[in-house]
Amino acid sequence: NKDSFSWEEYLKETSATPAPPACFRQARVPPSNDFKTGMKLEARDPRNSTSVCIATVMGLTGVRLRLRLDGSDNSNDFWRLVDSSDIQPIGSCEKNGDMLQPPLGFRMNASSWPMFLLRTLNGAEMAPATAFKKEPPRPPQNLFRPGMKLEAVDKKNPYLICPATVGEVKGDEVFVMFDGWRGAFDYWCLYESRDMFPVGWCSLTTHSLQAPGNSVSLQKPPPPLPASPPCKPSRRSLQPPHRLTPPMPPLPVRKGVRGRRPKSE
Ligand code: MLY
Repeated sequence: NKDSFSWEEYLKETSATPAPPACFRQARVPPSNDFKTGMKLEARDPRNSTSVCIATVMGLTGVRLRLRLDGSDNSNDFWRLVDSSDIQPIGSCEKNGDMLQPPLGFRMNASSWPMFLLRTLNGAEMAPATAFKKEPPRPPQNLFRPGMKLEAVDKKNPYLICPATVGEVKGDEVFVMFDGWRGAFDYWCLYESRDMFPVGWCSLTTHSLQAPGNSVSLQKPPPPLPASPPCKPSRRSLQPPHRLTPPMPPLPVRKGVRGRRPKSE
């Protein structure tokens, strides 16, 4: 039961500690979500980061927006925080002397773009400037350490936020391991990634939080050896948790549809 996941119990069960809020590029007090479904805005095209496109808010989930680029198909929706620097009010692009671009994979002939743009903006409800919140500054350094717990976006299913553990830290990068998924969804990212949140973020922002997968340990790790000096992250700490259930066969890999899969699974 997804709704019954409790960090409090889980942290006890795993004898783990949450990554401190100072680790994250997130507001200490999450912003409000003042957008509404149907509103239009400008968004950086996730598949072509040099272009700014028109997007429509397809839904709200906590402090995130589900966005669809106008003129794109319905299978490339993406999610952005209301304080993401990837989104801005309509008119910002022009103010900066730039031009709005058709999305990558524009479903019409490129020559129909100017007319499409006029039509899509005509009578549209534009998200007010006040709904866009300032992006928090990046923490001055990578403060993550192996073993710290957090909530992280599953990049293969980006509508999902899941309990995760820092597996490794290397320079400015962090290895995010999804609890109970045997490595299938893990990834490296910069410490300043907007896809990582402190424990409790989902609950605070009323975003759903997935339960850990089923290969997770409910067992405590062995106690530390007596009188062991503080040590570097060992190989051991990089291993997945012990499991109560027998190992599962590998997850099916869907070739060629990654990132183009619609909503739920
Ligand atoms: N059933 C889907 C989604 C898995 C989600 C895993 N996350 C929560 C780490 C699949 O197996 O692809």
